[in-house]
Parts: sequence; structure tokens; C-alpha cells
Amino acid sequence: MEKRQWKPIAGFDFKEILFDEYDHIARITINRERYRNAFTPLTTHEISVALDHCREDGGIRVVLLTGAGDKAFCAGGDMHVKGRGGYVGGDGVPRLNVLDVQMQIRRLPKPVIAMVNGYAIGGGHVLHVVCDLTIASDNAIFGQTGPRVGSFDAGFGASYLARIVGQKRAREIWFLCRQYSAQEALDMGLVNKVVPLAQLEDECVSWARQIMQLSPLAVRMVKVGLNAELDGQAGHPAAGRRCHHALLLPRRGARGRQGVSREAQARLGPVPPLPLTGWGLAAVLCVKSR
Ligand code: 2NE
Repeated sequence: MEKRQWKPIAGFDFKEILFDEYDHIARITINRERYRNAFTPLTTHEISVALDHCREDGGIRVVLLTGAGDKAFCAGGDMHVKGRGGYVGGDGVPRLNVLDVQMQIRRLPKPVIAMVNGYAIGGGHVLHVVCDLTIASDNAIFGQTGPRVGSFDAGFGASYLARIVGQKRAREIWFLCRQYSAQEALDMGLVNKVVPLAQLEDECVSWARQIMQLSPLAVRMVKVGLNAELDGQAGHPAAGRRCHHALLLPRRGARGRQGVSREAQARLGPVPPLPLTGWGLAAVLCVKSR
């Protein structure tokens, strides 16, 4: 196992997560080992703030999401703070906003790898599901528990799960609330790779490094395209924004639309012989601009 000097990312006073960085990789660790890394409204708020930072900091290329210790990735919503109206935070307001965090992970224009180091249960299971990739330790256990405790996630936790494992399996996972071993999760395509716990971080960092050798723009465009399949109408603004950003990248200074258009044409040479429009044309422009 390689020894790495993870450096805390300055400027934050997080109570329930750790946030550090190594070699352009940000690591967000839910730091509630005592409660199997179950999340409270404060935890999800802190994850959200950290993800915002990851989005804005151009030096960060890949994000790892994990849990503290060697027993759990995340055991979902903290049942101890479940009260009237939902999960109640320190301000007395019942809100968890974990669905917003899921959306943030999907919208982040950088890959997010779930480093699953133990139980990924309930809302914690959905968290790994919405990450771009999942690498699990051999002691990891997966499953939904919502219906057992009168709860559910009918958003990505249902629809995206079904896209990954198929409708029958997704219904089995939710209707029976069974737990699945890392090997079973691998067999059903729910995780990308399983490694011994001691090698988990090495493996994740190795995957991150491989990703970082590729074009960040191409990776972000593919992510938005993969998301669009499930996001429907809501995916169009995200995809459009990425395309627009990609088109503007080669522009030097504020030369206006005319200049951009001429630059784009110069890069392309003659008008492409293929009937490219919309996404296709944007893709050609992106590739040419790299
Ligand atoms: C995760 C699991 C299977 C682990 O079992 P085990 O045997 O390894 O640990 P144990 O003894 O159950 O738990 C250790 C400590 O962690 C706390 C426990 O209460 C226990 O503390 P003490 O009793 O020693 O004081 N703990 C574990 N999970 C917790 C949680 N979610 N909230 C607060 N404390 C927790 C096993 O612990 C388990 O099944 N946990 C419950 C999982 C669960 O039901 N999560 C909520 C699902 S609903 C959800 O996440 C959700 C949603 O459905 C929709 C929207 C948002 C969230």
C-alpha cells in the first residue's frame, strides 16, 4: 500500500466530514464512524459545500467519496435525528437535502468515485449508486433498508438503480431489503471493481490517475451525455451548458460571436461533409479544440 500525504483543503471548518486533497484528487470522507457514517442534515450540507469547492477549483480533477474507518461507507440517514417532519438539524428545521447532494454529484463536471469501504446501506447505498464509478473493498455490503424503516428514495435511488441492475433486480433490492456481498454487487454490475480493503485507496487513486491522463473536456462531455439518458428534459440545460462552454473555450479575449465563429470555421476547415447539427457539431468542435 502506497503511503500518501493527503493535505487538508484549507478554508473550511467541517464538523462531520473530512476534506483533503492529493495529486489533484479531492477526498470527501463522511467522518461519523461511531454511527456507521450515517448522515445528518449537517453532514449533507458539508458534503454539498465540499462538492461546490471541487467544482470551482480547477486543480481538482477527480473526487473520491468515502466513509471513515473500515466498517462503513455510509449507513444512510441518521435515525437518531429523525423527528417530526423528517431529519431535523441543529436549527430545528426538518430537511436533509440528500437528493440535492445526489444531483450535485451527477452534475459535477468531474468524475466522482465512490470508495466503498464497508456497509453502503439505505441512503448511503444511493450515494454510491449516483457516483460515476464504485470501487469496493471485499468486506463491503450493499442494500436498501428504507421500506423497513418507513422510508424510501423514489428518485435516482430507484430509477438509476434500475438502469444499472435492471428492473427486476432493483425491485428485489427495494421490496425485500436484502443485503448483498461485494461479490454479488460486482456480479450484478452495481460496482466496477472489488479489491481487498488494504488495497482500496491504491486502486481508487490508480483509477483516478488513469482518468486524469485523458482529456478533461471529453470526460465531462461524456458524463453529461450519460446523465442525459436519465435526466430527460432536465438534462438538456446541463448538456447545453457544457456544449456552450466547450464552444467558448478556444476563444481568446472578448472578440464576440463573429470571431468565435471564424475561429471555429478555421479549425474545422471546410464545412464538414457530414450533416452535423447540434450535439454532433458540438462534439466535432470540442475534439478540434483540444
Ligand atoms: C449499517 C448496519 C447494517 C451496520 O450494522 P452493524 O451491526 O455493523 O452496526 P450496528 O451495531 O447496527 O451500528 C453501530 C452503531 O451505529 C449506529 C447504530 O445505532 C449503532 O449505535 P449504538 O446502538 O451502538 O449506539 N447506526 C448505524 N446506522 C445508523 C443510522 N442510519 N442512523 C443512526 N445510527 C446508526 C446497521 O447499523 C443498520 O442497518 N443501520 C441502519 C441503516 C438504516 O436503516 N438507514 C436508514 C435508511 S433510510 C435512508 O437512509 C434514507 C432514505 O430512505 C430516504 C432519504 C434519505 C435517507
